[in-house]
Amino acid sequence: MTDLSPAWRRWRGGRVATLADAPGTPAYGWIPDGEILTHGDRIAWVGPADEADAACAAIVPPGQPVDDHALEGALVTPGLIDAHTHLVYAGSRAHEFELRLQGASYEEIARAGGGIRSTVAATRAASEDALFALAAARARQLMAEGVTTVEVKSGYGLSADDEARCLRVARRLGRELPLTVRTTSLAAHALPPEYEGRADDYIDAVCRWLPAWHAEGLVDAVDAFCERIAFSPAQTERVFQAARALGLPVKLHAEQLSDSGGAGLAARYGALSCDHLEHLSEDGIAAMARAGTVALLLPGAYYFLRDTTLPPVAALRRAGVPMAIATDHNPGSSPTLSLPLMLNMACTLFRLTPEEALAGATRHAARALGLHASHGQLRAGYRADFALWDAAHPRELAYRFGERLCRGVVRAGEPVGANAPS
Ligand code: DI6
Ligand code: FE
Repeated sequence: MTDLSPAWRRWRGGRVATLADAPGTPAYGWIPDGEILTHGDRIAWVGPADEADAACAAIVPPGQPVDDHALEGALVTPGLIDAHTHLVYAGSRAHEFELRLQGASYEEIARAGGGIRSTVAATRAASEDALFALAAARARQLMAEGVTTVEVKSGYGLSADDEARCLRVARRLGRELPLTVRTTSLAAHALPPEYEGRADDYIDAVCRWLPAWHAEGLVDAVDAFCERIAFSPAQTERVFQAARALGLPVKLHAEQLSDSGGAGLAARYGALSCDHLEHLSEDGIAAMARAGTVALLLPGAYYFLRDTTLPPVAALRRAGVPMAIATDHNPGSSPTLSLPLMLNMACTLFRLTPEEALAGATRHAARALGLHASHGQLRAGYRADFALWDAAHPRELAYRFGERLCRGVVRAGEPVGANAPS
């Protein structure tokens, strides 16, 4: 007979950075010689190795087998959480990179019908299986660099059917890969060509389509691109009202290229996060602080678009707004699949500390997805998602760049990846 009770496992000999926000936790939640006890997909205990025997004796019921796993001195952190990606699309925009190097701006290319619209055309032309294969390959790259949870946005379909296809592909990633996937509808990403000159009609359509996507179980959150090249605050607000009517949380691409007041609006709707924020105002910061909205910073897009306006990191820090870091993987403004590289850029470009950067890709990233009570920290009761690194101390994850330090991940208590411990 198969034993269906979850396995107990002791993960021994790690240098553990819990990133826990429990009172009294040292920087990084650092436990230089640590051990983790897991029960199925949950963490049962984390602590110093010399307290582990007593903890296991107290927690594991007598007679239950406990498997030993050697971590062999690996640095152990919570599995990384990439809380902002556009993973589902077809086509490449490398030619736009060349155009930009000849002097064209991102906005000029978008206004000339390139940009997001060119990816929409390629995405509509691809089969659902082809979109899945492309997205799965991208997800595997993220996972090879320590990611165990990813947010995936739609936004390159821009019709009822094409958006649904992209969201189905995102859901399938979560079923077929050892990865937790949260889906976000970003139908209000750009105006599709068939609605040229009729942005309000398109927003009406998005509000009509949303209930059907939601009824099919495709949507965990709703996002919009509030920007002068995309949608106005008034149009964004209508999308938020449609989301609220369905009980769905919202988030927003806000103040990336200009200050349109999107962050304040999103905060009024209790947004999980406001993302980009290079042009965020003092009022926007105050509104986010009041609402508990996460500032999701995207250094890859800042770097790749050669932006020169920095997000107001010092003011966000002073206001106590949690800061998260993500790849913003997309073909136009951030074609990266390395979240550790974003940690480095968050420090070098945005002046976060290495600890803030790592918290931004774990604990605060979990908050940006509404998963702060279960993901992003190594502590009892949380998901047994952790990443194993060839590094002596967690500060090295932001310090070393362009090097693949990840040995593998443990996801929901199960080792994943070529170099994962057996
Ligand atoms: N902001 C971004 O950085 C991406 N979308 C958005 O609203 C860029 C999308 C693209 O250029 O394809
Ligand atoms: Fe984005």
